Amino acid sequence: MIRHEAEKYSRKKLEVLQLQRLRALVQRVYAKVPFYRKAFDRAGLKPKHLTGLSDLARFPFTTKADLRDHYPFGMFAVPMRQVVRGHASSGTTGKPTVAGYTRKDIKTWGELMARALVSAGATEHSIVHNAYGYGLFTGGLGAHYGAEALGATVVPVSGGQTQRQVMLLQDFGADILCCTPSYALNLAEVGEQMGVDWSKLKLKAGIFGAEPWSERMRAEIERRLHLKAIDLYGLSEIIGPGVACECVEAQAGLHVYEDHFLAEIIHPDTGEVLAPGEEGELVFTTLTKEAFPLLRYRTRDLSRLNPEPCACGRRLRRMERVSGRSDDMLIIRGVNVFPSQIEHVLLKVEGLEPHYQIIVDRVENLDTLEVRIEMSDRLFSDEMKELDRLTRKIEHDIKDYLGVSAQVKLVEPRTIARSEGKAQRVMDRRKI
Ligand code: DLL
Repeated sequence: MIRHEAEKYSRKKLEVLQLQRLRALVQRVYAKVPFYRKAFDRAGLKPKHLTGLSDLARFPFTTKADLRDHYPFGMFAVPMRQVVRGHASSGTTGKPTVAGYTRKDIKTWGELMARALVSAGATEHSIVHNAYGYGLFTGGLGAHYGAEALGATVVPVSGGQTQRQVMLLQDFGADILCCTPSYALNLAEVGEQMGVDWSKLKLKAGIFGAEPWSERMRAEIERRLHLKAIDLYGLSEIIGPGVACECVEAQAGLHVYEDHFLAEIIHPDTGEVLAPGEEGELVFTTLTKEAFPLLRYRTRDLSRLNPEPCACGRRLRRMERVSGRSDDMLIIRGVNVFPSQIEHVLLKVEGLEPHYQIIVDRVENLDTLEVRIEMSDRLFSDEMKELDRLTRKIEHDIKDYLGVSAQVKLVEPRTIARSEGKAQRVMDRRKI
């Protein structure tokens, strides 16, 4: 099933619509968002210089740093009374990245997530078990509004209490599961330990995203949970989940909802626009968003665009599964974490040396985070009890600041290898 006509538009028809929306967007941001007015002026550009889609490449990028500089609401293009919702995700340092939505934006988002659910095989008869976290994170409410827009029955369980989730999946008979791919494996395992035969459940498809995963994980999730595992992509800055999604027919790349988001692939170092099929950084321009429009937003996600037609009948281009990042952001148990945030916490604690290591691993489908920090000579001579207290405090501060728990280990002075160039502080040992 295909939910919206635009998913089948010819390239020509789609581009006419994109250009019309893009011209309106450029005018709107120039008039309403001082950041864009200044950026255009600096580049010697006016909205009228955008006459064709290819002119977009002349316009400036927007980065996460730009959003940080205008924290919290400085990038909004409407007065606050029109903003009905705010979400947030991790910034590179202390402050989160904030996204705002008008009533119309919320409706658009719900429609796009309904599209994604339909492309995974959901219908208005579906029961959607939504285990994405509800809150500032866009996963929970994004999938929730999508399921409601579709007319399905949504079960808003959010994250956690895994045994109870397994019970609800059995009792309510959900056919669609929404959660991160690593949580899907966690559910599978807990269910198996409870003696559940997953093949007896009604689950048909799972719509998984918010963190990197692989074909190997897809095969394992499908085998253990007896469902089709569909890749769903999005980011808070652009709208949340529902920027692109795979179709159940082909499961070969994620159709980008190009009538709302214009996608480019650029070279992460030079910023040059790359040809379809080449790998680089994804850049999105929001064509319809009202509260928080973004022009050429650099996602830092690496992928490539595939213009080939798809077996499902959708003509929207497909982005390949995200293969990595062009910055150092980690996603740990679904939470976006920048090493700079951990450093920020450590630097506030007296008696620590600026030598640390961050070790990420995956044990029984759960991400683990370990932070090793060198003590100063003075601290090293302290009593065990005192060191224990300090360890707990740092663990608490990290959890408080980042929202993810870490195991902290204070190590002896001069035991962390010194770098001979760029410090190698992060070790990601996960095999996904
Ligand atoms: O993770 C939105 C989302 C929620 C997407 C639920 C899908 C499902 P943020 O918290 O802003 O938003 O994190 C966005 O997560 O830039 C990618 O690096 C990563 N990411 C999201 N989806 C995928 C995916 C949500 N399918 C960041 N594969 C993005 C790989 C993904 N990485």
